[in-house]
Amino acid sequence: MNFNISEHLFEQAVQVMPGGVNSPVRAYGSVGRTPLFIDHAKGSKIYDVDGNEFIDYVCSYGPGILGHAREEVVEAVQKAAVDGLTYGAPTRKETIIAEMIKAFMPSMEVMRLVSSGTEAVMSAIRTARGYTGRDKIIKFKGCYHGHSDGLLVKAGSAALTSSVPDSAGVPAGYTQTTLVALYNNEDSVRELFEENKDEIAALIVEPVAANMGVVPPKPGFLQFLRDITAENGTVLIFDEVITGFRLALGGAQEYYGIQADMTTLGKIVGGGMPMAAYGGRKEIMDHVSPVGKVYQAGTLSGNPIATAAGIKTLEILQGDPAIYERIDASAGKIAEALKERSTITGQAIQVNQVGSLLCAYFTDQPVMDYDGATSSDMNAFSNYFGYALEHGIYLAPSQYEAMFVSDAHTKEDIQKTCDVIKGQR
Ligand code: HOZ
Repeated sequence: MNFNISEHLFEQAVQVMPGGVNSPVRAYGSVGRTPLFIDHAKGSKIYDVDGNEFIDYVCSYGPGILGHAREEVVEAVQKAAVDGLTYGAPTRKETIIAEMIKAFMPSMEVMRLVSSGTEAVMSAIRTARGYTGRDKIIKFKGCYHGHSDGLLVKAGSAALTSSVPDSAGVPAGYTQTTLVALYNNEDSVRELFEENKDEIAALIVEPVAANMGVVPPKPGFLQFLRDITAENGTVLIFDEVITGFRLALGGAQEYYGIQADMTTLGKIVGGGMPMAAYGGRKEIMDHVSPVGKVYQAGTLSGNPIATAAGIKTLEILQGDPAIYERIDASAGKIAEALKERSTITGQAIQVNQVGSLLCAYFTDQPVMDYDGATSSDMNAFSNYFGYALEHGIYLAPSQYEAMFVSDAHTKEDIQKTCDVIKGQR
């Protein structure tokens, strides 16, 4: 496999973009390579500019649950584009998708459409503060909620890979109200509530932590969060940017049977176009302008092309609920292959899988939190990543991103992937 054209394009890109990329994880820094430049993608496959074909498990970090360029979604986008790309005015499609989201996730009684997960989370936190009249929030170490100032504290995703969870450029005052608890550790949450009685506006959590690899909640952990936030008048925010429509149509809330007060969505909701949403109980969302005094706005919010792609994607998911059984089963096969790789090679590998999300950690201890995730051997990950790439398997270039399985992954794709993982190809 050669990557000559990608390397050439990267040399050009670094002249005009920091690190040659528009999002740090794409830079391949943590795996000691330069990024592949993508030419096109279709179904389960992604093709780079050198003509190499890969089975794609990045799926654009989550949106691609149906695979790339699914015909019906592309058609919906093309049809919408003919009618104009953006109006900055309400459309029927915004209400249609909001009603669909509400039907799947009843806790989102009222919502706003925005353009990115970062924007959704930033706005949800502001709304929770406006609603409660409190300033402090709790987040979890290793959970990533986008790159707004107050949330870049002990964050996951690329902030973790580059070892700068606290970003430069964020004034200290911006994060003073952000309290950090330990994922899957009830005592750490209890302590923060005790020390900050009646001061905590919101607790935000990824119900499945998917930005420090994939870390499932321990049994009872989410219910504990539900209970302690209710007892303290704190808004429970589930960041379902990754888990929404991925674990089930109703996201982690349906999967685990727990309702949040507010929810943030991104990725799948836009069907591959830039769209996200935040929402929750009406009494909370009634604080958002123009009904209430919490300001939030956006020229491209509810964009007609994005809503068209989102509606079509949700319709397909709704029309074929067995999708979830299929993608979960495919992920299960890959998880088994990773365990077999560990047996075959003698290398310590822990595999975490929740539905169609999975992650391999190169450590001999089960991974249930940030410390566990960061104990993974980075050299081992880097070698595994390079090996997979050279054998046609496209993984995220970071230990801390999930592997996403889509409905476009065929039996043959999964078999090939398992064979490569087990070293049988
Ligand atoms: N936002 C994603 C978090 N898993 C990763 C993609 C990116 O940062 O570019």
